[in-house]
Amino acid sequence: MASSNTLRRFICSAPTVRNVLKRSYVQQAPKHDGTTTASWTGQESLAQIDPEILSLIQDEKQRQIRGLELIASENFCTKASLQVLSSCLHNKYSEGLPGQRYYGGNEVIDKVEILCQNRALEAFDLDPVKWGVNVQPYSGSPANLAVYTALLSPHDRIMGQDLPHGGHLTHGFMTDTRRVSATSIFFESMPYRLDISTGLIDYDKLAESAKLFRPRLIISGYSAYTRKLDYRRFREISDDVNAVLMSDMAHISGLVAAKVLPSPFDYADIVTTTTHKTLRGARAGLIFFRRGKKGVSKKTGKDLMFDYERKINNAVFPALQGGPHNNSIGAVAVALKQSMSPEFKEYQRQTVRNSQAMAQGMVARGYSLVSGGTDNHLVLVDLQSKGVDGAQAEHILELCAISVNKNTCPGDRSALHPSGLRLGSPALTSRNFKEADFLQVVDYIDRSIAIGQDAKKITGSDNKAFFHILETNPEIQQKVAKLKNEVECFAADFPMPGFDNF
Ligand code: DSN
Repeated sequence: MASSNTLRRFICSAPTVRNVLKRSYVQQAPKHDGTTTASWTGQESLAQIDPEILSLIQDEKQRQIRGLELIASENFCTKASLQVLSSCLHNKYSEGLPGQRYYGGNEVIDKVEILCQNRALEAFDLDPVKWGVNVQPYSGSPANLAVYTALLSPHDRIMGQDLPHGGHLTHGFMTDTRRVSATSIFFESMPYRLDISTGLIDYDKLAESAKLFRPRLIISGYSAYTRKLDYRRFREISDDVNAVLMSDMAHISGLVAAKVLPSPFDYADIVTTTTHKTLRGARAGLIFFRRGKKGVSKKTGKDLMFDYERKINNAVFPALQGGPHNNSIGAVAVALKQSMSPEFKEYQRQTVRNSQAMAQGMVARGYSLVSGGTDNHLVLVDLQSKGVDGAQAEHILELCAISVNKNTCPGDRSALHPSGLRLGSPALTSRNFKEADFLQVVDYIDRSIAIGQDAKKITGSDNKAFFHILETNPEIQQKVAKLKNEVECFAADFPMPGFDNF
Protein backbone atom coordinates (compact mmCIF):
# COMPACT_ATOMS: atom_id res chain seq x y z
CA MET A 1 0.00 0.00 0.00
CA ALA A 2 1.37 3.42 -0.90
CA SER A 3 2.21 5.66 2.04
CA SER A 4 0.34 8.96 2.16
CA ASN A 5 3.60 10.73 1.23
CA THR A 6 4.10 8.58 -1.89
CA LEU A 7 0.49 9.15 -2.83
CA ARG A 8 0.82 12.89 -2.42
CA ARG A 9 4.02 12.91 -4.53
CA PHE A 10 2.21 10.92 -7.22
CA ILE A 11 -0.79 13.23 -7.26
CA CYS A 12 1.35 16.36 -7.26
CA SER A 13 3.52 15.12 -10.12
CA ALA A 14 0.46 14.31 -12.27
CA PRO A 15 0.15 16.91 -15.03
CA THR A 16 -2.62 19.38 -14.41
CA VAL A 17 -5.16 20.00 -17.15
CA ARG A 18 -3.85 23.52 -17.53
CA ASN A 19 -0.26 22.32 -17.98
CA VAL A 20 -1.25 19.67 -20.51
CA LEU A 21 -3.14 22.21 -22.57
CA LYS A 22 -0.31 24.75 -22.31
CA ARG A 23 2.31 22.17 -23.28
CA SER A 24 0.43 20.81 -26.28
CA TYR A 25 -0.36 24.31 -27.46
CA VAL A 26 3.18 25.60 -27.09
CA GLN A 27 4.81 22.52 -28.61
CA GLN A 28 2.46 21.93 -31.45
CA ALA A 29 0.64 25.16 -32.26
CA PRO A 30 0.54 25.44 -36.03
CA LYS A 31 1.83 28.50 -37.80
CA HIS A 32 -0.88 29.55 -40.15
CA ASP A 33 1.37 31.22 -42.66
CA GLY A 34 0.59 28.61 -45.28
CA THR A 35 4.18 27.37 -45.43
CA THR A 36 4.55 25.00 -42.52
CA THR A 37 3.16 21.53 -41.89
CA ALA A 38 2.46 22.21 -38.22
CA SER A 39 0.50 19.45 -36.49
CA TRP A 40 -3.10 19.78 -35.37
CA THR A 41 -3.77 20.45 -31.67
CA GLY A 42 -7.49 21.10 -31.47
CA GLN A 43 -6.62 24.40 -29.78
CA GLU A 44 -6.91 26.49 -32.93
CA SER A 45 -9.56 29.19 -32.74
CA LEU A 46 -12.57 29.42 -34.99
CA ALA A 47 -11.04 32.56 -36.49
CA GLN A 48 -7.99 30.52 -37.51
CA ILE A 49 -9.83 27.43 -38.69
CA ASP A 50 -12.98 28.73 -40.33
CA PRO A 51 -13.28 32.48 -40.83
CA GLU A 52 -16.20 31.87 -43.17
CA ILE A 53 -18.43 30.37 -40.47
CA LEU A 54 -17.17 32.94 -37.95
CA SER A 55 -18.18 35.73 -40.25
CA LEU A 56 -21.66 34.21 -40.74
CA ILE A 57 -22.08 33.95 -36.97
CA GLN A 58 -21.10 37.59 -36.61
CA ASP A 59 -23.57 38.55 -39.33
CA GLU A 60 -26.32 36.67 -37.50
CA LYS A 61 -25.35 38.34 -34.23
CA GLN A 62 -25.64 41.73 -35.89
CA ARG A 63 -29.03 40.76 -37.32
CA GLN A 64 -30.19 39.81 -33.84
CA ILE A 65 -28.80 42.98 -32.23
CA ARG A 66 -30.12 45.35 -34.87
CA GLY A 67 -33.48 43.68 -35.43
CA LEU A 68 -36.72 43.42 -33.47
CA GLU A 69 -37.29 39.77 -32.62
CA LEU A 70 -40.99 39.12 -32.19
CA ILE A 71 -41.21 35.41 -33.00
CA ALA A 72 -43.15 34.15 -29.99
CA SER A 73 -41.21 30.91 -29.63
CA GLU A 74 -37.78 32.55 -29.66
CA ASN A 75 -35.65 34.01 -26.92
CA PHE A 76 -32.03 34.96 -26.26
CA CYS A 77 -30.11 32.28 -24.40
CA THR A 78 -27.98 33.59 -21.54
CA LYS A 79 -24.20 33.71 -21.61
CA ALA A 80 -24.02 31.20 -18.74
CA SER A 81 -26.09 28.59 -20.62
CA LEU A 82 -24.17 29.23 -23.84
CA GLN A 83 -20.91 28.62 -21.99
CA VAL A 84 -22.15 25.21 -20.85
CA LEU A 85 -23.37 24.41 -24.37
CA SER A 86 -19.88 24.83 -25.75
CA SER A 87 -18.18 23.01 -22.85
CA CYS A 88 -16.56 19.56 -22.68
CA LEU A 89 -19.91 18.07 -21.55
CA HIS A 90 -20.52 17.96 -25.27
CA ASN A 91 -17.94 15.19 -25.73
CA LYS A 92 -19.40 12.43 -23.61
CA TYR A 93 -21.61 9.53 -24.62
CA SER A 94 -23.94 8.43 -21.81
CA GLU A 95 -26.75 6.24 -23.14
CA GLY A 96 -29.01 5.20 -20.28
CA LEU A 97 -29.89 7.01 -17.09
CA PRO A 98 -27.72 8.15 -14.16
CA GLY A 99 -26.28 5.07 -12.47
CA GLN A 100 -27.32 2.82 -15.37
CA ARG A 101 -25.18 3.82 -18.32
CA TYR A 102 -24.00 1.70 -21.20
CA TYR A 103 -20.57 3.38 -21.31
CA GLY A 104 -18.01 4.10 -18.62
CA GLY A 105 -16.73 7.49 -17.55
CA ASN A 106 -20.08 8.94 -16.58
CA GLU A 107 -19.44 9.76 -12.95
CA VAL A 108 -19.60 13.50 -13.54
CA ILE A 109 -22.26 13.36 -16.25
CA ASP A 110 -24.51 11.47 -13.82
CA LYS A 111 -24.21 14.36 -11.37
CA VAL A 112 -25.04 16.88 -14.10
CA GLU A 113 -28.15 14.97 -15.16
CA ILE A 114 -29.37 14.41 -11.59
CA LEU A 115 -28.88 18.11 -10.83
CA CYS A 116 -30.89 19.00 -13.91
CA GLN A 117 -33.67 16.59 -12.91
CA ASN A 118 -33.80 17.96 -9.36
CA ARG A 119 -33.89 21.56 -10.56
CA ALA A 120 -36.62 20.74 -13.10
CA LEU A 121 -38.83 19.37 -10.34
CA GLU A 122 -38.02 22.23 -8.00
CA ALA A 123 -38.62 24.91 -10.65
CA PHE A 124 -42.22 23.72 -11.03
CA ASP A 125 -42.78 22.99 -7.30
CA LEU A 126 -43.12 19.25 -7.85
CA ASP A 127 -42.88 16.62 -5.14
CA PRO A 128 -40.36 13.98 -6.31
CA VAL A 129 -42.53 11.28 -4.75
CA LYS A 130 -45.36 12.22 -7.09
CA TRP A 131 -43.51 13.45 -10.18
CA GLY A 132 -40.45 12.37 -12.13
CA VAL A 133 -38.77 13.92 -15.15
CA ASN A 134 -36.72 12.81 -18.12
CA VAL A 135 -34.33 15.59 -19.17
CA GLN A 136 -32.88 13.87 -22.23
CA PRO A 137 -35.27 14.78 -25.10
CA TYR A 138 -33.43 16.71 -27.77
CA SER A 139 -36.31 19.15 -28.13
CA GLY A 140 -40.10 19.50 -27.91
CA SER A 141 -41.12 17.42 -30.92
CA PRO A 142 -38.98 14.42 -29.87
CA ALA A 143 -40.36 14.79 -26.33
CA ASN A 144 -43.93 14.58 -27.61
CA LEU A 145 -43.18 11.62 -29.87
CA ALA A 146 -41.54 9.87 -26.91
CA VAL A 147 -44.73 10.25 -24.87
CA TYR A 148 -46.87 8.83 -27.68
CA THR A 149 -44.39 5.99 -28.24
CA ALA A 150 -44.44 5.21 -24.52
CA LEU A 151 -48.15 5.28 -23.88
CA LEU A 152 -49.87 4.45 -27.15
CA SER A 153 -49.93 1.56 -29.60
CA PRO A 154 -49.73 2.31 -33.32
CA HIS A 155 -53.08 3.69 -34.55
CA ASP A 156 -54.32 4.56 -31.08
CA ARG A 157 -56.35 7.77 -31.04
CA ILE A 158 -55.30 11.18 -29.85
CA MET A 159 -56.90 14.62 -29.76
CA GLY A 160 -54.99 17.89 -29.91
CA GLN A 161 -55.68 21.50 -30.82
CA ASP A 162 -55.86 21.86 -34.58
CA LEU A 163 -52.77 23.52 -36.05
CA PRO A 164 -54.71 26.22 -37.93
CA HIS A 165 -56.51 26.95 -34.64
CA GLY A 166 -53.31 27.44 -32.65
CA GLY A 167 -52.09 23.88 -32.04
CA HIS A 168 -48.73 22.35 -32.90
CA LEU A 169 -47.70 20.00 -35.70
CA THR A 170 -46.93 17.22 -33.22
CA HIS A 171 -50.43 17.34 -31.76
CA GLY A 172 -51.68 15.30 -34.71
CA PHE A 173 -51.78 17.65 -37.68
CA MET A 174 -52.99 16.31 -41.02
CA THR A 175 -54.73 17.78 -44.05
CA ASP A 176 -57.32 16.35 -46.46
CA THR A 177 -54.51 14.98 -48.59
CA ARG A 178 -51.55 14.45 -46.32
CA ARG A 179 -50.64 13.08 -42.93
CA VAL A 180 -48.17 15.83 -42.16
CA SER A 181 -46.81 15.01 -38.71
CA ALA A 182 -45.48 11.62 -37.55
CA THR A 183 -48.19 11.91 -34.91
CA SER A 184 -50.81 11.56 -37.64
CA ILE A 185 -48.80 8.95 -39.57
CA PHE A 186 -48.45 6.54 -36.66
CA PHE A 187 -51.56 7.45 -34.68
CA GLU A 188 -55.12 8.46 -35.53
CA SER A 189 -55.78 12.07 -34.64
CA MET A 190 -58.88 14.18 -34.33
CA PRO A 191 -58.47 17.90 -33.72
CA TYR A 192 -60.44 20.17 -31.47
CA ARG A 193 -60.87 23.79 -32.44
CA LEU A 194 -61.71 27.32 -31.40
CA ASP A 195 -65.14 28.86 -31.38
CA ILE A 196 -64.60 31.24 -34.28
CA SER A 197 -66.92 33.86 -32.82
CA THR A 198 -64.86 34.21 -29.62
CA GLY A 199 -61.41 32.91 -30.57
CA LEU A 200 -61.55 30.65 -27.49
CA ILE A 201 -61.27 26.86 -27.30
CA ASP A 202 -64.68 25.29 -27.77
CA TYR A 203 -64.56 22.94 -24.78
CA ASP A 204 -68.15 21.74 -25.22
CA LYS A 205 -67.41 20.64 -28.74
CA LEU A 206 -64.18 18.98 -27.55
CA ALA A 207 -66.16 17.05 -24.93
CA GLU A 208 -68.71 15.99 -27.54
CA SER A 209 -66.06 14.87 -30.06
CA ALA A 210 -64.12 13.03 -27.36
CA LYS A 211 -67.23 11.03 -26.47
CA LEU A 212 -67.50 9.91 -30.08
CA PHE A 213 -63.81 9.50 -30.91
CA ARG A 214 -62.77 7.93 -27.58
CA PRO A 215 -59.10 9.05 -27.65
CA ARG A 216 -56.47 7.33 -25.52
CA LEU A 217 -54.72 10.67 -25.02
CA ILE A 218 -55.79 14.32 -25.06
CA ILE A 219 -53.29 17.15 -25.40
CA SER A 220 -53.71 20.57 -23.84
CA GLY A 221 -51.20 23.02 -25.21
CA TYR A 222 -50.59 25.36 -28.08
CA SER A 223 -48.25 27.34 -30.29
CA ALA A 224 -50.56 30.22 -31.08
CA TYR A 225 -53.32 30.72 -28.51
CA THR A 226 -53.55 33.80 -26.39
CA ARG A 227 -55.71 32.77 -23.46
CA LYS A 228 -55.37 30.77 -20.26
CA LEU A 229 -56.19 27.09 -20.59
CA ASP A 230 -58.96 25.55 -18.50
CA TYR A 231 -56.97 22.56 -17.26
CA ARG A 232 -59.76 21.46 -14.94
CA ARG A 233 -62.09 21.16 -17.94
CA PHE A 234 -59.45 19.23 -19.87
CA ARG A 235 -59.17 16.86 -16.90
CA GLU A 236 -62.93 16.31 -16.71
CA ILE A 237 -63.15 15.62 -20.44
CA SER A 238 -60.19 13.21 -20.27
CA ASP A 239 -61.65 11.39 -17.26
CA ASP A 240 -64.99 11.09 -19.01
CA VAL A 241 -63.42 9.04 -21.79
CA ASN A 242 -60.66 7.45 -19.73
CA ALA A 243 -57.92 9.26 -21.65
CA VAL A 244 -54.46 10.27 -20.47
CA LEU A 245 -54.15 14.07 -20.22
CA MET A 246 -50.87 15.37 -21.58
CA SER A 247 -50.03 19.05 -21.41
CA ASP A 248 -47.52 20.54 -23.82
CA MET A 249 -46.46 23.75 -22.07
CA ALA A 250 -43.54 24.46 -24.43
CA HIS A 251 -44.59 28.04 -25.12
CA ILE A 252 -45.46 28.96 -21.58
CA SER A 253 -43.13 26.98 -19.31
CA GLY A 254 -41.30 30.13 -18.19
CA LEU A 255 -44.62 31.77 -17.35
CA VAL A 256 -45.72 28.66 -15.47
CA ALA A 257 -42.44 28.46 -13.53
CA ALA A 258 -42.91 32.09 -12.51
CA LYS A 259 -46.57 31.42 -11.59
CA VAL A 260 -47.74 34.06 -14.02
CA LEU A 261 -50.02 31.48 -15.67
CA PRO A 262 -51.90 28.54 -14.10
CA SER A 263 -49.91 25.33 -13.79
CA PRO A 264 -50.83 22.28 -15.88
CA PHE A 265 -49.28 20.07 -13.18
CA ASP A 266 -52.40 20.39 -11.03
CA TYR A 267 -54.38 18.35 -13.56
CA ALA A 268 -52.20 16.67 -16.21
CA ASP A 269 -50.73 13.17 -16.11
CA ILE A 270 -47.81 14.07 -18.33
CA VAL A 271 -46.29 17.49 -19.07
CA THR A 272 -43.82 18.17 -21.88
CA THR A 273 -41.93 21.33 -22.65
CA THR A 274 -39.11 22.82 -24.60
CA THR A 275 -36.57 24.77 -22.61
CA HIS A 276 -35.61 27.62 -24.93
CA LYS A 277 -38.82 29.62 -25.33
CA THR A 278 -40.18 31.58 -22.37
CA LEU A 279 -37.98 29.38 -20.13
CA ARG A 280 -34.99 31.07 -21.82
CA GLY A 281 -32.61 28.12 -21.62
CA ALA A 282 -30.67 26.11 -24.16
CA ARG A 283 -32.54 24.22 -26.87
CA ALA A 284 -33.86 20.92 -25.47
CA GLY A 285 -36.96 19.18 -24.13
CA LEU A 286 -38.29 17.78 -20.85
CA ILE A 287 -40.96 15.19 -20.05
CA PHE A 288 -42.55 15.24 -16.61
CA PHE A 289 -44.64 12.23 -15.58
CA ARG A 290 -46.72 11.32 -12.58
CA ARG A 291 -45.29 8.54 -10.43
CA GLY A 292 -46.28 6.74 -7.25
CA LYS A 293 -49.81 5.98 -6.13
CA LYS A 294 -52.63 6.64 -8.56
CA GLY A 295 -55.55 5.53 -6.40
CA VAL A 296 -57.18 2.43 -5.00
CA SER A 297 -58.78 -0.29 -7.07
CA LYS A 298 -62.53 -0.47 -6.47
CA LYS A 299 -62.44 -4.18 -7.24
CA THR A 300 -59.51 -5.36 -5.13
CA GLY A 301 -58.99 -2.52 -2.68
CA LYS A 302 -55.33 -2.55 -3.62
CA ASP A 303 -53.23 0.48 -4.48
CA LEU A 304 -53.05 1.42 -8.14
CA MET A 305 -49.72 2.87 -9.26
CA PHE A 306 -48.82 5.14 -12.16
CA ASP A 307 -46.78 3.25 -14.73
CA TYR A 308 -45.49 6.10 -16.90
CA GLU A 309 -41.91 6.33 -15.70
CA ARG A 310 -40.39 3.15 -17.12
CA LYS A 311 -42.35 3.46 -20.36
CA ILE A 312 -41.30 7.06 -20.94
CA ASN A 313 -37.67 6.48 -20.06
CA ASN A 314 -37.55 3.53 -22.45
CA ALA A 315 -39.24 5.49 -25.20
CA VAL A 316 -36.66 8.28 -24.99
CA PHE A 317 -33.83 5.73 -24.98
CA PRO A 318 -33.44 3.23 -26.57
CA ALA A 319 -36.65 3.52 -28.63
CA LEU A 320 -36.15 6.99 -30.14
CA GLN A 321 -32.89 8.61 -29.15
CA GLY A 322 -29.25 7.69 -28.69
CA GLY A 323 -26.77 9.46 -26.45
CA PRO A 324 -28.18 12.41 -24.52
CA HIS A 325 -26.79 15.84 -25.39
CA ASN A 326 -25.04 16.39 -22.08
CA ASN A 327 -23.98 19.93 -22.91
CA SER A 328 -27.65 20.80 -23.43
CA ILE A 329 -28.65 19.06 -20.21
CA GLY A 330 -26.02 21.07 -18.31
CA ALA A 331 -27.14 24.29 -19.98
CA VAL A 332 -30.79 23.55 -19.15
CA ALA A 333 -29.78 22.96 -15.52
CA VAL A 334 -28.33 26.47 -15.47
CA ALA A 335 -31.51 27.94 -16.97
CA LEU A 336 -33.65 26.08 -14.43
CA LYS A 337 -31.56 27.52 -11.62
CA GLN A 338 -32.08 30.98 -13.08
CA SER A 339 -35.81 30.32 -13.44
CA MET A 340 -36.13 30.18 -9.66
CA SER A 341 -34.68 33.66 -9.14
CA PRO A 342 -36.77 36.76 -8.35
CA GLU A 343 -35.34 38.42 -11.49
CA PHE A 344 -36.75 35.65 -13.66
CA LYS A 345 -40.20 35.97 -12.09
CA GLU A 346 -40.14 39.71 -12.76
CA TYR A 347 -38.99 39.03 -16.33
CA GLN A 348 -42.05 36.82 -16.88
CA ARG A 349 -44.41 39.41 -15.40
CA GLN A 350 -42.88 42.01 -17.70
CA THR A 351 -43.24 39.62 -20.67
CA VAL A 352 -47.01 39.56 -20.13
CA ARG A 353 -47.25 43.31 -19.47
CA ASN A 354 -45.37 43.91 -22.72
CA SER A 355 -47.53 41.50 -24.67
CA GLN A 356 -50.66 43.21 -23.35
CA ALA A 357 -49.25 46.65 -24.19
CA MET A 358 -48.53 45.41 -27.71
CA ALA A 359 -52.08 44.02 -27.99
CA GLN A 360 -53.61 47.30 -26.84
CA GLY A 361 -51.34 49.26 -29.18
CA MET A 362 -52.40 47.16 -32.15
CA VAL A 363 -56.09 47.52 -31.30
CA ALA A 364 -55.67 51.29 -30.93
CA ARG A 365 -54.35 51.33 -34.50
CA GLY A 366 -57.36 49.46 -35.82
CA TYR A 367 -56.08 45.89 -35.92
CA SER A 368 -58.28 42.96 -34.90
CA LEU A 369 -56.91 40.34 -32.56
CA VAL A 370 -58.01 36.73 -32.31
CA SER A 371 -59.71 36.47 -28.88
CA GLY A 372 -59.56 40.26 -28.62
CA GLY A 373 -56.41 40.40 -26.46
CA THR A 374 -53.96 38.23 -24.58
CA ASP A 375 -53.27 36.61 -21.20
CA ASN A 376 -49.80 35.42 -22.14
CA HIS A 377 -46.69 36.24 -24.16
CA LEU A 378 -48.24 36.28 -27.62
CA VAL A 379 -50.66 38.28 -29.71
CA LEU A 380 -52.47 36.93 -32.75
CA VAL A 381 -53.30 39.67 -35.24
CA ASP A 382 -55.97 39.11 -37.87
CA LEU A 383 -55.00 41.23 -40.88
CA GLN A 384 -58.12 40.66 -42.96
CA SER A 385 -59.31 44.26 -42.64
CA LYS A 386 -55.87 45.58 -43.61
CA GLY A 387 -55.79 44.21 -47.13
CA VAL A 388 -52.45 42.36 -46.81
CA ASP A 389 -52.16 38.72 -45.84
CA GLY A 390 -49.87 37.23 -43.18
CA ALA A 391 -47.20 36.13 -45.68
CA GLN A 392 -47.04 39.56 -47.28
CA ALA A 393 -46.90 41.27 -43.90
CA GLU A 394 -44.19 38.89 -42.65
CA HIS A 395 -42.08 39.72 -45.70
CA ILE A 396 -42.42 43.46 -45.52
CA LEU A 397 -41.68 43.40 -41.80
CA GLU A 398 -38.58 41.33 -42.42
CA LEU A 399 -37.37 43.91 -44.93
CA CYS A 400 -37.73 46.46 -42.12
CA ALA A 401 -35.69 44.30 -39.66
CA ILE A 402 -38.72 43.05 -37.71
CA SER A 403 -39.01 39.27 -37.31
CA VAL A 404 -42.50 37.82 -36.96
CA ASN A 405 -44.24 34.80 -38.38
CA LYS A 406 -47.33 34.50 -40.50
CA ASN A 407 -50.01 32.48 -38.76
CA THR A 408 -53.36 31.00 -39.57
CA CYS A 409 -56.41 32.54 -37.94
CA PRO A 410 -59.43 30.34 -37.22
CA GLY A 411 -61.31 29.87 -40.48
CA ASP A 412 -58.27 30.35 -42.76
CA ARG A 413 -57.99 27.95 -45.68
CA SER A 414 -54.33 28.38 -46.62
CA ALA A 415 -51.33 27.93 -44.34
CA LEU A 416 -49.10 29.56 -46.98
CA HIS A 417 -51.29 32.66 -47.24
CA PRO A 418 -52.93 32.89 -43.83
CA SER A 419 -54.55 36.05 -42.63
CA GLY A 420 -52.69 36.33 -39.35
CA LEU A 421 -49.45 37.38 -37.75
CA ARG A 422 -48.15 35.97 -34.48
CA LEU A 423 -46.25 38.47 -32.33
CA GLY A 424 -44.41 37.49 -29.15
CA SER A 425 -42.83 39.51 -26.37
CA PRO A 426 -40.33 37.08 -24.70
CA ALA A 427 -37.22 37.87 -26.74
CA LEU A 428 -37.42 41.65 -26.61
CA THR A 429 -38.36 41.52 -22.93
CA SER A 430 -35.04 39.72 -22.43
CA ARG A 431 -33.48 42.82 -23.97
CA ASN A 432 -35.10 44.94 -21.28
CA PHE A 433 -37.94 46.34 -23.41
CA LYS A 434 -40.77 47.84 -21.38
CA GLU A 435 -44.37 48.72 -22.31
CA ALA A 436 -43.44 52.08 -23.88
CA ASP A 437 -40.81 50.36 -26.03
CA PHE A 438 -43.41 47.90 -27.24
CA LEU A 439 -45.68 50.78 -28.23
CA GLN A 440 -42.79 52.05 -30.33
CA VAL A 441 -42.51 48.55 -31.82
CA VAL A 442 -46.23 48.68 -32.67
CA ASP A 443 -45.61 51.97 -34.48
CA TYR A 444 -42.86 50.31 -36.56
CA ILE A 445 -45.11 47.33 -37.36
CA ASP A 446 -47.97 49.61 -38.40
CA ARG A 447 -45.71 51.72 -40.62
CA SER A 448 -44.25 48.58 -42.27
CA ILE A 449 -47.73 47.28 -43.00
CA ALA A 450 -48.66 50.68 -44.44
CA ILE A 451 -45.78 50.26 -46.92
CA GLY A 452 -47.26 46.86 -47.81
CA GLN A 453 -50.62 48.53 -48.36
CA ASP A 454 -48.94 51.06 -50.71
CA ALA A 455 -47.44 48.17 -52.67
CA LYS A 456 -50.84 46.47 -52.78
CA LYS A 457 -52.38 49.61 -54.30
CA ILE A 458 -50.01 49.17 -57.25
CA THR A 459 -50.18 45.41 -57.65
CA GLY A 460 -53.77 44.62 -56.65
CA SER A 461 -54.33 40.94 -55.98
CA ASP A 462 -51.28 39.77 -57.98
CA ASN A 463 -49.25 38.14 -55.21
CA LYS A 464 -46.12 37.58 -57.29
CA ALA A 465 -46.11 41.21 -58.40
CA PHE A 466 -46.41 42.28 -54.74
CA PHE A 467 -43.15 40.57 -53.79
CA HIS A 468 -41.48 41.78 -56.99
CA ILE A 469 -42.40 45.41 -56.46
CA LEU A 470 -40.92 45.44 -52.95
CA GLU A 471 -37.55 44.64 -54.55
CA THR A 472 -37.84 46.94 -57.54
CA ASN A 473 -40.00 50.02 -56.94
CA PRO A 474 -37.63 52.89 -55.96
CA GLU A 475 -40.22 54.76 -53.91
CA ILE A 476 -41.13 51.68 -51.88
CA GLN A 477 -37.51 50.71 -51.49
CA GLN A 478 -36.70 54.16 -50.15
CA LYS A 479 -39.50 53.93 -47.57
CA VAL A 480 -38.31 50.47 -46.52
CA ALA A 481 -34.67 51.57 -46.22
CA LYS A 482 -35.63 54.59 -44.10
CA LEU A 483 -37.80 52.56 -41.75
CA LYS A 484 -35.25 49.75 -41.50
CA ASN A 485 -32.59 52.25 -40.52
CA GLU A 486 -34.86 53.71 -37.85
CA VAL A 487 -35.69 50.24 -36.49
CA GLU A 488 -32.04 49.19 -36.40
CA CYS A 489 -30.90 52.35 -34.60
CA PHE A 490 -33.68 51.87 -32.05
CA ALA A 491 -33.01 48.16 -31.46
CA ALA A 492 -29.22 48.39 -31.28
CA ASP A 493 -29.46 50.55 -28.16
CA PHE A 494 -30.89 47.72 -26.04
CA PRO A 495 -28.70 45.22 -24.17
CA MET A 496 -28.43 41.67 -25.47
CA PRO A 497 -28.02 38.42 -23.49
CA GLY A 498 -25.27 36.03 -24.61
CA PHE A 499 -21.74 36.59 -25.83
CA ASP A 500 -20.73 40.05 -26.97
CA ASN A 501 -20.14 39.46 -30.64
CA PHE A 502 -20.90 35.78 -31.04
N1 DSN B 1 -41.58 26.40 -33.83
C1 DSN B 1 -42.24 26.56 -32.57
C2 DSN B 1 -43.19 27.70 -32.61
O1 DSN B 1 -42.89 28.64 -33.29
O2 DSN B 1 -44.22 27.70 -31.95
C3 DSN B 1 -42.90 25.34 -32.08
O3 DSN B 1 -42.17 24.21 -32.33
